[in-house]
Amino acid sequence: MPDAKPGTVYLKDYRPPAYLINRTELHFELYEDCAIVSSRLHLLRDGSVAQNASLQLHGQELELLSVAVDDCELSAAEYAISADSLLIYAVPEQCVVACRTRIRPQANTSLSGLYKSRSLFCTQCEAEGFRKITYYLDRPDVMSVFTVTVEAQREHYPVLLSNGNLSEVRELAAGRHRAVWHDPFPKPAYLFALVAGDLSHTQDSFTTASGRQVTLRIYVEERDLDKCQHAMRSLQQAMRWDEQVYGREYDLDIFNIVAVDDFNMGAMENKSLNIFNTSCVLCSPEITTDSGYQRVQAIVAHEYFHNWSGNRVTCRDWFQLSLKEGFTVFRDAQFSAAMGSPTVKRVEDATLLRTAQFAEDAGPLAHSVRPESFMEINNFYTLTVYEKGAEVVRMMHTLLGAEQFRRGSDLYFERHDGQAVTCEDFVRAMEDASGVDLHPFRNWYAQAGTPHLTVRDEYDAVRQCYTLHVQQSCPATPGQLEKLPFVIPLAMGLLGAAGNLPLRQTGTAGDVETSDNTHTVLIIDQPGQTFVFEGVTERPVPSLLRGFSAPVRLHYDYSKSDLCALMRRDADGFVRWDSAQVLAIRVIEEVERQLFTGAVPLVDPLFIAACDDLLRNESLDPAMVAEMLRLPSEEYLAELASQASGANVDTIHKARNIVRTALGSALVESLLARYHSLDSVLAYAPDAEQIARRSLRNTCLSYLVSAGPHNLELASRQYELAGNMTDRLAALKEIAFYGAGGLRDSTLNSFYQDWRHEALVVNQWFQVQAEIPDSQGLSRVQALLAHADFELRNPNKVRALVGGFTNQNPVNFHRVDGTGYRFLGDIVVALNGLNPQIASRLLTPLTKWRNYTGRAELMRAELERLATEPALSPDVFEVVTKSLQ
Ligand code: 0A1
Ligand code: ZN
Repeated sequence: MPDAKPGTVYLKDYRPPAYLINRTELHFELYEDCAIVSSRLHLLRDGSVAQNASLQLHGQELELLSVAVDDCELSAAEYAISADSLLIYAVPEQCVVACRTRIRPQANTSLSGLYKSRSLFCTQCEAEGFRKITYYLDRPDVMSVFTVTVEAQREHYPVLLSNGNLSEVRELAAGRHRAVWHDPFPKPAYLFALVAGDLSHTQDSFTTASGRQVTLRIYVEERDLDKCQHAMRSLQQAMRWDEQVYGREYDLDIFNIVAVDDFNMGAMENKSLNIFNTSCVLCSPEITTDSGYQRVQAIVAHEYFHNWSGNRVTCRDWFQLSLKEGFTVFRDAQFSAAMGSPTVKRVEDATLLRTAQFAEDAGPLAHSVRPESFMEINNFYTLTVYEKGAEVVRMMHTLLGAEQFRRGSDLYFERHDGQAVTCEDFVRAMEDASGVDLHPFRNWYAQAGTPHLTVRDEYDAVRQCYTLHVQQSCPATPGQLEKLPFVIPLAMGLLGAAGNLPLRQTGTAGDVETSDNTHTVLIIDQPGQTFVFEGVTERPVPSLLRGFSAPVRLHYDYSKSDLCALMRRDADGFVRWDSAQVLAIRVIEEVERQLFTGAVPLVDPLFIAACDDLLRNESLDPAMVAEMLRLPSEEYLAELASQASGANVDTIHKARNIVRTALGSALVESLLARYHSLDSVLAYAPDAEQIARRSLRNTCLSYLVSAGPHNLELASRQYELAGNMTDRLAALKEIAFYGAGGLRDSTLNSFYQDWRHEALVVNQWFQVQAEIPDSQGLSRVQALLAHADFELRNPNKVRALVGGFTNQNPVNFHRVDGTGYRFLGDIVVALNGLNPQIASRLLTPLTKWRNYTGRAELMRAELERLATEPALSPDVFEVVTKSLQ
């Protein structure tokens, strides 16, 4: 453990709340300069917990106007206020505490609590934003039934929303009006929501399996009404899917989604009033790419699924965040797989995990899926908690099988409905329902770091016997030097000359049953294990970690021809893709070495031939071909290099480009043929088949452009003729990256002129420019900071321009003069006061300073400069200080 710092919260210190709040009545008066919040909290002391009669409520940035207990106003001597609490010295066992506070939503730039997004009042309370609205027990294990009254000027705020059902509307004097909402389901304060503004809505309905008629509404600005269809359809699909796959029905008569421009994350699952970042709800073919459509579908589903995994059953404390997030990400991944191509979805998830989560797990901020401590909980909405957490749930699904897993989830929901529980409760429900002992499996929740699986094999031709030796280990992480073994499901098969071989394993007890005899799941739960297969008539190539069955780093010494064999013929789509990746990585690393020694770079013709085969094979899913042809990102290559001798961004960039160009030049014919054959005259639809075709076609375009500037002509034509944003943006990107100055500027300009009225498109325009890897990269981004459409207060714009630059433009971010780091540092300083959550998230690339050969000192120096900044927010302070440790 690092030294205890003031402000560090520990899981081991968890105590149940001394008071419950059975009912919460809130009254909001919204004005142009402030809001007045009146609360009535119906409290009950828990005698088994409470030590004394004092009551401490959370509260931040509140102006207390009055406080009363059982309608008797307290004198100043009866309570004390600090920067983050209100302490009432004595309250009866059962009482009503009433507070009146004044808050300033208009000045709230942190986008946490009640704030204004343009003309709209809206809230974001997870994790601890409710305490910026009124004094409260702002912790997830205090669940209360809320009744909320909202009052505002009718003219500017005709729509007044909160959680649950609308129980009263009334006109008031002076052009004001009021709405009263009542949510019958007890909930923690982090699920509270309020919206007031001039919004339009689209409406549809859903009939649940048991016949309940649910009204579905999506509230947006009037100009965006035509962009809600896809989100509405996604919501209906998600509702049906959750009934069919998890037996979960919706439980109220209304479900609202509201889109807001200024939002720190993607969306929020407030009970029956989901609030969404506009970027995660609005879609139209003209402004949204295919991946944008898929993102909207996934996030709408994710927030909806939280109604059970998060709201009906919630977290006891924030250390248990993965209880709701890991499970819900797993559920939304299952849903997306069912709605589109399961293998492509798996490839995307594994790529994210291996590129970014593995890096998090190997860096100074590594933490377990259920962390032990934090300074600022907002820093723990991480890839580890979300994505690795989902992998942990997926592994349980693999170990138990779909049927037992469903029994486990049924038991979990039934046993804990209306409760605030822990990850342990989830695992126990799975165990109790299935009878499978998951005891050692629990290490996945407690131990940080990515396990390594090292596999060796032997083949005995005489005895027809094939042996796999598997070893696991896990590197030390901050505060955890020694690790216990993990339980790792290793899905595998064996590939022979004519296809996958039947598996006959010696002593198979304990393994997971699999449906066919060429596929099995080995359980790795010891530091070293040996598995023997009999009746193996030829030396096989092992097909390992099928479907990415565990979040581990796999090491097996494949030859290039092994990889080609797996790529072409293995039964598992994920392994086919992964083999192509490993082969591409090998080839790029060879070129890196050649660059280093001054040799003439040579791209292995074997690799080029394998790619040509892929391109020419029309029987394969074009989406998978596109994935298999996509070279590993520079970020992933850097992550891999950091595991060995350190990453040299410039060499990685050069080597990857050499391989890209070599592929493009060698395969011009196949690429052109495929590019043209994938052209389509169909009206745009975001369905799997069309998405697959566009994906491969745009991959072909990109390789063609890399083969020679003359092919930019193709990109220009595609740009002009594109009938949808996917094709237009793909072409724009090629022109922006590789076009000569004149063409680039004129195309970027005309794109801006065409789309300047659509904020979400302007963000894409910012992002494309942020990623241009030429020598002007940094100055271009600096100039764009001054663009009339850029706003530091809008997280989407910051993510597009600043995040696009620091995450997707490594050669410029890692400029050898350190100006890329200084640029980020300056933005973080500016945002630290405005929006600490965004400031702290932007810092992530700097936290990886140890990985970069020749840059580490410069990166560290920038972090050290930040450490000396006055008035650092807890968010930034935690990331900076932990990164430097
Ligand atoms: N629970 C939401 C994500 C979310 C988390 C934190 C927020 O503010 C700090 C906002 C949203 C989800 O998983 O979708
Ligand atoms: Zn979530």
